[in-house]
Amino acid sequence: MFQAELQKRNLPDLFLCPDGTRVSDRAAWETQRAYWREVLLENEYGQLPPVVEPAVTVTVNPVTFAGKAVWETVRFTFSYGQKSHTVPTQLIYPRGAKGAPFFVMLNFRPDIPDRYLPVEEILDNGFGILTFCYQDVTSDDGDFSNGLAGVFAEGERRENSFGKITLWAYMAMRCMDYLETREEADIHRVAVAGHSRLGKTALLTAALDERFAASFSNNSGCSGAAISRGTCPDGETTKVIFERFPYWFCPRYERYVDDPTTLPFDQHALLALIAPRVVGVGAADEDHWADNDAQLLSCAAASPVWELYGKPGLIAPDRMPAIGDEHTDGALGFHMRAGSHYFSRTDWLVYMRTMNKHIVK
Ligand code: GTR
Repeated sequence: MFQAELQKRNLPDLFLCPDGTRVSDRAAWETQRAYWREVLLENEYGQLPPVVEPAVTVTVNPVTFAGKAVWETVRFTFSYGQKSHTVPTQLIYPRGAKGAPFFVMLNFRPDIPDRYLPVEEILDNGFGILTFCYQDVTSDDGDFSNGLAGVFAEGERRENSFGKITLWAYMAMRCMDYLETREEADIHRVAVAGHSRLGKTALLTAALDERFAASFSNNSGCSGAAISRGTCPDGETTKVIFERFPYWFCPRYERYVDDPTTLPFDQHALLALIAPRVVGVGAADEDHWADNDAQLLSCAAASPVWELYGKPGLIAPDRMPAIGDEHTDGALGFHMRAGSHYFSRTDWLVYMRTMNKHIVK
């Protein structure tokens, strides 16, 4: 079924090189990988700002989580040219942790805990967390003068200038830089996670930064995990997402959005950039807007890249998703729970099980 559905959608061939040859081994894929990275940055998300080392201040918060954990507020101040901006983050880890696996979690709110972030349960499973509120990086609107958008503003936006998703991903990468300085974290076992627009961001983060061992993309849908060709009737299309949220993307995306068959990529390329590392694509049964079939098909289409590395990618029955699916035996995982569009505790449990199966062991 996957192959028949994918054939109808006629996605760009991940292995077809610009010079007409085909990728047949890992070395050739590394070159092709760099090609897809540029294609996505130039045409969809926009290029990253330069890496700036922020000044960091740390405040330890009062004892929380029944004394089981340490919670620090870590502020990153980015200075570039005449401008600077401070982003607060929250670092929480099991007391006494050394070399613990970690989640970098992009969230909608700064709250600890938060309805999308069951902090105590994550800690009890042995993970640390570094999280920030995305709007503390830059606002979720078309204003490119505030936060890191303002710090890195280049005057008039160009065709390939960063959209907001790229800036949120940039901050997640700086979180990884910081974790490299902390003995509480094992930098080889860090995952990035987010929901919806921040699930799109979690995929882009790991696609661009190979230090992340895993990416968990919850209900990310259009311009995230879901392929854009052949969106289901009640699913979000590239046209609609660009009409509502043009600032999430680079201006050049507009050229293609009315007709996704003109896109020089599809979203399976975003997943493929993360291979052979671990990916978890989370779907929710009632979340038709995120197009669950298109998210699973995207996994099926990207899976051969994992196989090139001699690792199983997607291991799933050859049918469309059903409630209760949890296909995490391969490194490219997919699950679908009951209910609507949100980051549930059930999703977290799947992602932690996936980490334990493939990374923590
Ligand atoms: C919706 C948008 C989706 C998704 C969602 C969210 O309005 O259409 O692509 O990103 O927002 O972030 O909650």
